[in-house]
Amino acid sequence: MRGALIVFEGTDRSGKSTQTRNFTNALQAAGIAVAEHSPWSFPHRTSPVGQVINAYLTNKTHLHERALHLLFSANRWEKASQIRQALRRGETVVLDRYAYSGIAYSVAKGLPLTWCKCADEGLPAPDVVVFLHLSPEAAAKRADYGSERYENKHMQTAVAKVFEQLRTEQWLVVDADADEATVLNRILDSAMPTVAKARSTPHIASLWN
Ligand code: NYM
Ligand code: MG
Repeated sequence: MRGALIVFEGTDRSGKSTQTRNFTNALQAAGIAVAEHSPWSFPHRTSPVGQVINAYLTNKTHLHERALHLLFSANRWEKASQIRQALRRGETVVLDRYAYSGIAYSVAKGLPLTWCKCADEGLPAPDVVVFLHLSPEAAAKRADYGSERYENKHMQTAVAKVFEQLRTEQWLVVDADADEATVLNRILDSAMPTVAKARSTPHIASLWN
């Protein structure tokens, strides 16, 4: 019986870090096995690749846009086997951003969609994508907004558009402007059945199927 792969996506300051943490705690409280140190975040900033990404995001270095895209993808590949292993052990893995962010931010900067998708082809596919929807205006009012690259209205609006393009009927779209508990309950209502369903579906699918 495998665990479920649950990915949270959204623009900056949409509450992904808070909600992935609350969600992980709620799963554990319900007796569901969760991978150690969950939620796992991308970019994972402490690996060698992640350190280069972090230097870029904090304006300490410049990178070619295609090189940056491949580094974000490499940063996920570094973790791919750990994700599969945890799922096979029956642990649910909660991710704060994944390949959808990789595509959304790169396409928003003008890179071709098909080229962007290639780098992540073959990564473990999520059982559900939880999309926290927040308007750029509401995001701009949240704490610390604007401290990193991309945290401006122009970029966030462009990123939101690409997310909309990537969205399928399997995504759970949640209004992230609601209060913290309401957002969590909405996610739990839909994600609990996903965890149950993963248990009876041994196969772990791959992107982009
Ligand atoms: N980001 C994140 C990308 O541009 N591509 C990716 O593949 C991923 C995973 O990194 N503004 C961007 C989105 C964010 C920034 O992420 C840092 P976070 O979740 O804000 O720490
Ligand atoms: Mg951010």
